[in-house]
Amino acid sequence: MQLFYSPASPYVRKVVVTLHETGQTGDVALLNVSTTPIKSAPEILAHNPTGKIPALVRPDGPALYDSRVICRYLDARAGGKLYPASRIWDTLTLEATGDAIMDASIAMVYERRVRPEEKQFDDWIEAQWGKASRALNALNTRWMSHLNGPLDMGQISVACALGYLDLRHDARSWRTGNDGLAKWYDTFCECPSMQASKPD
Ligand SMILES: N[C@@H](CCC(=O)N[C@@H](CS)C(=O)NCC(=O)O)C(=O)O
Repeated sequence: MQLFYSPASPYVRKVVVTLHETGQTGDVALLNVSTTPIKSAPEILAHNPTGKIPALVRPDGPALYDSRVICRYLDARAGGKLYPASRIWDTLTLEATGDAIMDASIAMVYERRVRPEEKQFDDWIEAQWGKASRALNALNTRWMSHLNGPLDMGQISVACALGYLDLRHDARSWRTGNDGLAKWYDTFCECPSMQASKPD
């Protein structure tokens, strides 16, 4: 299989961590591509009409996107331990919370990088940070017992989102006021799958 990939993408990182956690790194070749909301990489468009990464090309069916679909597919292929039936709705909601932090954080980056300077909208950027910030608070106050439990896709998504905040939004100091979450993340980051997928 082939994965359209970029090392800085937190959505791609979810997939790479999943490959490590399920022992499938040898089954997927990584194809490094550069794609933006206003300039989709043509090689991705052949497989994913949205032009976004990650996209997984399989020999036995159409390409898969987005990260939630790919991670669930890879987990099912390996026996299904990262989406446990006994807590599936919590796991999916936690995954969605991590993804929502990524969505807001990446939108902020695109607003500065992709939109012409005279069209950039500071209030909109702050509103995106409001979404990320409320999600961080929810994680720190309501989700710590799940985060500290057995590994599932919820934790992987949250960890990849926090890694992206460190990479692109360090100045926002997300750890301030989120001590429990910060402590959990520092420990989680030490696992081999997170170390192996660290962006440069
Ligand atoms: N919901 C998607 C989001 C993927 C996404 O936005 N990826 C970014 C890279 S981090 C991208 O491809 N951006 C290009 C674009 O928006 O066209 C997922 O979970 O895979």
